[in-house]
Amino acid sequence: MTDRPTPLDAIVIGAGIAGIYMLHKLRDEVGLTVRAFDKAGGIGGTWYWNRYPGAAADVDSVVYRYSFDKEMLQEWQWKTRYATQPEILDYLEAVVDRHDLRRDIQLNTAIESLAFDEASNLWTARTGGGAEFTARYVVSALGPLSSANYPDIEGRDSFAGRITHTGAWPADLDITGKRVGVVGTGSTGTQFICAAAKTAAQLTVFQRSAQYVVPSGDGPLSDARLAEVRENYDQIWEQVFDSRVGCGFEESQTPAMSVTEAERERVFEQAWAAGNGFHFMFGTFADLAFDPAANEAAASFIRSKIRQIVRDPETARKLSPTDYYAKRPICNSGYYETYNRDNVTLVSTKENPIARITPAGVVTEDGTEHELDVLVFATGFDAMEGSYHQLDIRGRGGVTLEEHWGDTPSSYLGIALHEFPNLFMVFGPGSVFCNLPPGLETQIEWIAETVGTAEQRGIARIEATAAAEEEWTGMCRAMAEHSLFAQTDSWIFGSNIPGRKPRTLFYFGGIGAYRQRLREITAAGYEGFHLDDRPSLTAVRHTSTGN
Ligand code: NA7
Repeated sequence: MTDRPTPLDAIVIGAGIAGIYMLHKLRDEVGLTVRAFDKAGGIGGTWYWNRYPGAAADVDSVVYRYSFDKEMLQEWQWKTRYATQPEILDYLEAVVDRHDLRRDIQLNTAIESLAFDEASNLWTARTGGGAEFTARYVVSALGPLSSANYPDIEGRDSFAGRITHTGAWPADLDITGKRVGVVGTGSTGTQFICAAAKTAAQLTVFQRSAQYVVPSGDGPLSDARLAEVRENYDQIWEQVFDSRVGCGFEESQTPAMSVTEAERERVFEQAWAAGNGFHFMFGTFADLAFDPAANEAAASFIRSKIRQIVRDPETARKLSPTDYYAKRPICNSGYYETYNRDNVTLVSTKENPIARITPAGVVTEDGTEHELDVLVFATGFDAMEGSYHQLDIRGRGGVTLEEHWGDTPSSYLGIALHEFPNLFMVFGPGSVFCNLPPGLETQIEWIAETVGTAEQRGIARIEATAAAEEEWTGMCRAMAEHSLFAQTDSWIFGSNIPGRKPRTLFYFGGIGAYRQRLREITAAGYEGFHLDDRPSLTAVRHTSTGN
C-alpha cells in the first residue's frame, strides 16, 4: 500500500537555470507551495552534468546569466569573457542560497510519470522511488539539451578503457597523459578538443561533419569592462530582450551582397578578430542564414582561414566544410590551430567510417586500430523533445504526450499543450531560438504571471486550444523554411537522431518578437487558451483544507 500523495500547489521538474528561477517566481512572488525535483545529485542542470574539460558557455558571461536580481548583477564577478562550467555552477549555487531555494529542491529524485485527473484538476507526479505528489500546476523545466545521443556502435560495451558521453562526465575521469579518442565535433566536441589536446598524450578526433568554427576572443574580463557593463545593465538587458538572438550585440541589418567584396572581407576580418560565433553569424550581415550567396561569402572566408592556419593541407581539406554555414554557430580558442599539434590526429569518418569498437580502441574501415585509454562521445543530444520521451505524461482523458505528438512534436509558444491543462513547459519544442538565459526568463516570467492571474481569478484550468497549438507549430515551420538552417542536418531540426525525419523545434522570429507576441496574448485575455473557471468536482485546495 502506498502512502497518500504529498499535496503541493506546483511541481517544477528540473533544477537547472530554468527550474531554479521558476521555483523562485512561483514560491516567492505568486505565493504557492512549490517543490522542484531533479534527478541529479546537485542543482545546475546542464551545468551540473557537463563537466568535460573545456566546458563553458560561448555567449558573453555578462549576458549568460539571470537579469532579474539587480544586486547580483552589480556584485557577481565573472573572471573571463566566457564563463566556464565551474564558474556557472558556482553562480547558480549562489543564486539558490541567496534566494533560500534549497529547502524546496529535492535532488536525486527523478519524476517518471505525470497524470492529470479531470475530477480534481490535479496532476499526480510519481517518482522513480514510487513516491507521489499532487499539484494544481506542473512546470517541466527539463532542459532542451539533456537527453544524450549515444550512438550504438558495434562493440561499444567491449571497450576496456573508460568510455563516456560529455553530458555525463564522471567526476573522477582525468585524461592527463592518456590516449584519448573523441567522436563528435559540435560545440561540445570542439571545446573538448581544444582543452584535451593540451593534457592528453594523444588525441584522436573522429569527425563526421567538418565544422565552421570562428575564434571566441576569450580572455580576462577587465575591471573597466565590468564597471562599464554594470553601469549600463538596464540598457544592455533592454537591447538583449528586444533583439533576435539575445546575445548582447547589435544584429546587423545589412545584406552581405549589398556591399563590395572588399567591405565584406573587412567586416568578416574584424569579426574574426573580435571573436564570438553568434556575432560572426548574426552581427556581421543580416542574411547569412537566409541568402545562399551571403552564406557562401562567410563560408569561403572561414575556409580560407582554415587553409591559412592548418599546416598539413590534407588535414585542412578534411576540416573544411562544404555545406552551408547554417548550424548553431560555434566559436573557440584555437580550434584549427589544435590540429597543428603533434599529439592530435584527425580521422574523417565520412571518408573512413568507424567499423567497430574493440577492447583496445576504435577500428576504422581502412583496418586501422586506433588504440585508446579513454573514448569520449561528444555526440550531442536528442534536443528539445528527448527529455519528454523519457517521461510518461498523461493529460485529459488519459491521452499520452506520445499520442498527442505522434511523430512530430508541437506546442503553443513552446510553453503549452492542448489536452494538458495547467502543464507548462520551459523551452519545450517551438520555443524561441536565442541565448538561453534571457529566453528562459522570458517564458518563466510569463508562466508565473499567468499562474498568478489564474489564482486571482479562480481559474481551475488553463489550456492551449488545439487551433492555437496547430497554428503556432505551423507558423514556426513556415518561418524555418526560409532559413538555410532547414537545409542543414543538425539537432536544431532533430535530424541528428538516426531515422528521425527533420522537424521544426524552434521559433526563429527572435526573442524581441517572441516577447511581443506573449504580451499581445496576455493583453487579449490569453488568446489561444481556454480558461475554465468551473470549480473542480472535489475542490481540492490543500491550502484551504488544512491537511
Ligand atoms: P551537436 O551539435 O549535436 O554535435 C554532435 C556531434 O557529434 C556532431 O559533430 C555530429 O556529427 C557528431 N555525431 C553525432 N552522432 C554521431 C555518430 N553516430 N557518429 C559520428 N559522429 C556523430 O552536439 P553538441 O553537444 O556539440 O552541442 C549541442 C548543443 O549543446 C550546443 O549547440 C550548445 O547549445 C550546447 P554531424 O555534424 O551530425 O555529422
